[in-house]
Amino acid sequence: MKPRWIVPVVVAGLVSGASISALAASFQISMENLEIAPAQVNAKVGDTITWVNKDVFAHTATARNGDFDVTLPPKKTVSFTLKKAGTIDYYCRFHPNMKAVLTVAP
Ligand SMILES: [Cu+2]
Repeated sequence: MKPRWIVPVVVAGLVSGASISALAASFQISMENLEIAPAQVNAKVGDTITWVNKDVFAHTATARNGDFDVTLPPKKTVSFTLKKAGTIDYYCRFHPNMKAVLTVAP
């Protein structure tokens, strides 16, 4: 690849990377041995939640208020960007004892 192609890509990457890290955070939440950890996360609108399913069976992250319903196949990772503020109780539809809370500030 010639340098004149590389330069614009690097500049664009730096600009978008800087704006994302300044405004939004990301949180990793694991699902392992039928437990969601951490079970309580304080985030804000625009932040990204990444659920990591470490189990050998599927889980879901299902909001009781309907804000999201994310399916996590075994050993998979799924990210979700928070769009609404609120305190959201969520659980796994397959294992209703798996429960957690996301507090999303505006
Ligand atoms: Cu589950």
